[in-house]
Amino acid sequence: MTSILFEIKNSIAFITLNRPEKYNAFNREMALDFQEKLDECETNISIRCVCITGAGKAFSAGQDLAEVIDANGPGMDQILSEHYNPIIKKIRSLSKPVLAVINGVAAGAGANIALCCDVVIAAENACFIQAFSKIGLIPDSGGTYFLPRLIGFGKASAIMMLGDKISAKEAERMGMIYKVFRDEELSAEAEKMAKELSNLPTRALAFTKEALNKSLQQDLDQQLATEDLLQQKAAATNDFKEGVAAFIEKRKAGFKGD
Ligand code: LHQ
Repeated sequence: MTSILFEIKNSIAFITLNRPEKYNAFNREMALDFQEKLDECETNISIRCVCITGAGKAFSAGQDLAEVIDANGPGMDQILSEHYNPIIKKIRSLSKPVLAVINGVAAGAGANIALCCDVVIAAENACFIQAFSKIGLIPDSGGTYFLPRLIGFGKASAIMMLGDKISAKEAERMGMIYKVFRDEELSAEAEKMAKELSNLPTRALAFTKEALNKSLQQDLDQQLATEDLLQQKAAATNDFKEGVAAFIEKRKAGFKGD
C-alpha cells in the first residue's frame, strides 16, 4: 500500500496521507513521497490547486513514534531537516493555492503541516493538538512561526505548552483555520472550494502568496515595494486582461492561469 495517494482531476491535485491504521502518522517513506508529490504539483502546469487530506479517521497524528525508537529508523538529526522542514517550505513556496481538508485529528507535525497551508477547512469532528509537550518535545514543522501569527502569542503559548485538544469549531473561532463544515459535507465542500480556487487567476494567487509570505517579515515600506513589484507582474498576465474584459463585457471571466 502506498502511503501517499495522488490524483489529478480537473486541474486539481488531490494528495491523501494514506496510513489510516496509524492515523496517517509520518514515517520517512511517507514524508519523502509527500515531498515528491509537492514537487510534481509545482512543475506540472496543468495543476492549479492542491488539496491535502487524510485517509480514514485522522488527518495525521504527526511523526510515527514507533519509527523514532526504531534503531534502523532515521536519526533525530534527519527528521526535521529532511522530512518536515522541506515539506513546510515546499507548501509555502508552491505557486498554487494549497487547501488543507482536515477530516479528523491533526496532531504534532500533522497539525502544523495543516496550519501552514493557504486555506484550512475542517470537519466538525476534527481537532488540533500541539502534542509535542506531552512527549517532551518542542513544537516544530513551523508551528512556533505560524500559530502565534494566526491566533496571537498568548493563546499560542498556552495551546503549545498545555497540549490541549482544540476542536475544529474552537479553531475556527480563534482564527486558526478558515471554516468548519458538517462531517458529511466536508468532502463536497472541499471539492467545491478546490474547484473555485483552480478557476481563479493562478498566477495572481501565486503573487498574493508571495506577498503574504513576505509580509510575515517585512516592514510597511518594504511590503509596499513588494506589492508594487508583484502587482506589475500580475498586470502583465493574460488573466488580468481577461478579468478586465469580462468585467467590461458583463460576463463571467474564464481564467486560464497564464
Ligand atoms: C500512532 C501515532 C503516532 C504511531 C496514533 N505514531 N502510531 C519531530 C521531531 C522528532 C521526533 C518526533 O516527532 C516530531 C514531530 C511530531 O509530530 S511529535 C508529535 C508526535 N505525535 C504525537 O505525539 C501524537 C500521538 N498520538 C496521539 O496522541 C493519539 O493517537 C491521538 C490524539 C492522535 C489520537 O488518539 P485516539 O483517537 O485515542 O487514537 P489512538 O491513540 O488509539 O490511535 C489510533 C491508532 O493510531 C493506534 O494504533 P493501534 O494499533 O493501537 O490501534 C495508535 O498507536 C496509532 N497512532 N498516533 N504518532
